[in-house]
Amino acid sequence: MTEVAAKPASDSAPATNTRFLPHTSHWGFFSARWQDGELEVRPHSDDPDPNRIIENFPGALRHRARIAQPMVRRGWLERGPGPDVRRGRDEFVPLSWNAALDLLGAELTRVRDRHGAGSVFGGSYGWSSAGRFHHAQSQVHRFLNIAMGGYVRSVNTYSSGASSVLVPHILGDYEELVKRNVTWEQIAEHSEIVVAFGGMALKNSMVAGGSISKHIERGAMARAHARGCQFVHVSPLRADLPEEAGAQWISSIPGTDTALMLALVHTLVSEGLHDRNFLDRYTVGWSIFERYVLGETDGQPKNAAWAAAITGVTADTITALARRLHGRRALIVVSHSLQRAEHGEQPVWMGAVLAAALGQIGLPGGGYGYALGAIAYYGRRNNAVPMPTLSQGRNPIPEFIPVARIADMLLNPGGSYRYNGKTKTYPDIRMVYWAGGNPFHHHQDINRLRRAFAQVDTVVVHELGWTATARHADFVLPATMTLEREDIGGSSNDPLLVPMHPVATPYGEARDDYAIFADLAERLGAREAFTEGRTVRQWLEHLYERTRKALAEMDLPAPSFDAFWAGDGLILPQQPDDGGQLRHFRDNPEGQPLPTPSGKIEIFSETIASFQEPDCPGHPTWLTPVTAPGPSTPLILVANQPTTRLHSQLDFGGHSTGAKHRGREVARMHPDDAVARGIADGDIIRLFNARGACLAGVRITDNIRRGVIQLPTGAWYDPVDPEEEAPLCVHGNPNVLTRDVGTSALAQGCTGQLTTVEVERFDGNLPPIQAYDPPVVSKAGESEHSAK
Ligand code: PGD
Repeated sequence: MTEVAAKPASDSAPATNTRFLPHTSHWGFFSARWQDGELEVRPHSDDPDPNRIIENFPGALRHRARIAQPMVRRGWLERGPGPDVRRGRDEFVPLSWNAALDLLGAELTRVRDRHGAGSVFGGSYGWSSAGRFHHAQSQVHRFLNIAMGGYVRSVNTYSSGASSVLVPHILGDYEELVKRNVTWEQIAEHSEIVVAFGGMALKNSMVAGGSISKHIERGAMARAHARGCQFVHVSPLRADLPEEAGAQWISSIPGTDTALMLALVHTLVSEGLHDRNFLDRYTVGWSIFERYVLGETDGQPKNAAWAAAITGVTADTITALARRLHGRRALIVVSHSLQRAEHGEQPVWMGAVLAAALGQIGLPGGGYGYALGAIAYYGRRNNAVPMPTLSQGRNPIPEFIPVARIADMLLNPGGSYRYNGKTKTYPDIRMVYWAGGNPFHHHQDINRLRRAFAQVDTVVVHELGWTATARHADFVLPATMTLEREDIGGSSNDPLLVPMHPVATPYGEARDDYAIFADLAERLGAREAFTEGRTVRQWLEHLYERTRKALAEMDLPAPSFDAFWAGDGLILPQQPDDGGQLRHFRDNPEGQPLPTPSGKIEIFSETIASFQEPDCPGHPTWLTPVTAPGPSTPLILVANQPTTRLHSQLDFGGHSTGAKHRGREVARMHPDDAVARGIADGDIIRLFNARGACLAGVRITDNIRRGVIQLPTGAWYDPVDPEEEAPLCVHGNPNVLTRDVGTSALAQGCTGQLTTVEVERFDGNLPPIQAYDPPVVSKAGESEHSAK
């Protein structure tokens, strides 16, 4: 990769270090320096396949989308806390830090004293930035625990909301399954056939929460392919597996993988190719499931002809694949994306059953690699020493929501819902506090989310840029970008621990989340408890000590903090590639049972069956999709992860904006669908359904299945007329179109990946993109609270 240089957008950009200093990000380790007033970023010299997302940094650092000073929404200043539909439509008033923090401190005190800490939603979901100390979610949780007496939290993630609830019932520990299982090393060496349902897209596996020093996935697939391993790629999008895998592409209808896997098992059973010994010894519930597959319980055999009509894959292709899987070291991969949809639990469960029917679970390079390729730290070895980690304190508030139920919670205080076998009640939330996330990017049905955010008394957001979430807040507190502060970077599946040096001074009056919380804690009488009397540098030394001590105890080189800080990164020891719980279980099923109710792989789960949820029965089942194409919305929209940025982060950076078309996000559609609508490559199109509409540029390609359109997430929501109930997003945020429902009553996970839409060419006057322009700001002096 070439080095990137970009002129800072403002004269105030500092030209400090002229020597490359180490830093890291979710998209990889890099070094940065200033040269002739320009910031240069350079990836790790040992990284075989760097992620170009780091190229967003230079242009983003001093971009006008950054927030320069604390702001309070005019309506909140004038009328005080309370529900307000003007959130997201209002002007802002700049305040001094002291004035803003005094106001916010008083509001936090009011909410705590009048309504209790259980009225504060501090779930604050989001990826924020790499760095073990400045991790915004850890900071906000620590602050709310220590200074407010707790908060209503969120559980699970938008990434894996369905699988993380399902897996403990059927396979055991979720973290073990995804982080200590089949590795890329094993694939390169042992796998003979890999079937990737939903693919293993490099754009996803090139990102890791925390840091990553080497991107190895492309090379591992190329090595496996060169050795003779066959890759089979089941997805509506060809780009979901890299060319290096040399894969057979089976283009299937989105959301139908469970039916395809059922038919594979049906073929195996009908032809006597399933591994009865494995099923008898290591699983429970096969006989119940087998009756379902053969159609003995519902009269419908789940054979290849049945699946062909559902999946759009020919029956011959299905039976041929089942036969190829038999007798080979076979690995079944199911991507996170398949479970980010209605009934998302089913393909995850069915993938495990298919791997079990093949008798491959627990073998090197074989079995079930759930979510392999979804993120860079899956399929790797774990570190053998603990990472520096900031304590979040104790949260005494028991209430929580599954993370993607936020709008439901705000719209239905006291309402009930089902989750993991229990009936739960939504709390009554008065204050929402967010740092390091962008719900107006990540949540489904943004127009509904706007109504939900209008319900509460006060919304507080720490942000580095004017995201739609910041625009929907009452208090907007400008946070530093990672490049502007020092930290320690690393993740528990990457051996490189990185001293992260600051390479720029803070933008405007931006402050570290830690500094903001320390000053707020002071106003709540908890400064000492929050800071423990430490400066940032002292915290870094303190957190590093845990890792250093563990290294010393293993008789390994354990440099002092000063030596670590002066270096380019410390290589940590890693655990052996031992296959984790599934290998141990295979080797010794009685001595090392799985942590499931039966100690075995649960093909039928008594526990889940006892919940009696129609949308998640006791074994994997084909459930007719609720959201299916129809006359008014005939196309299936795949709203997947973007390639040129992480989620919505630094959408205003050069690498991200460079990939847009006439300033809009780019959708992809099949030539036949385009011709039928009079759409040509490079047109601007309008995507719409009953929930909303957005504009996008369009590329026409046969690398996508007919009847499917793809638009990635992450373009900042940009409503042309914010006063409207469901305004047109002129920039291309697909979450104005997605449906805000849970995967099922079991997990209530995010279903943002798939929805249905119609599309037309947009011939009107093209509205300008305003997503990156700061909102209207009242002039100083117009408010009694204005900055002095
Ligand atoms: P990001 O854009 O990463 O998205 O949702 P998430 O909210 O994590 O948001 C992080 C925000 O933190 C950014 O706005 C960034 O500027 C800010 N930030 C970065 N560093 C700091 C810092 O140090 N301090 C503060 N205060 N702020 C900081 C991601 C979520 O989206 C996820 S994980 C998934 S998997 C989902 N995927 C889909 C999907 O597949 N399809 C749809 N339709 N929707 C999805 N949404 C989900």
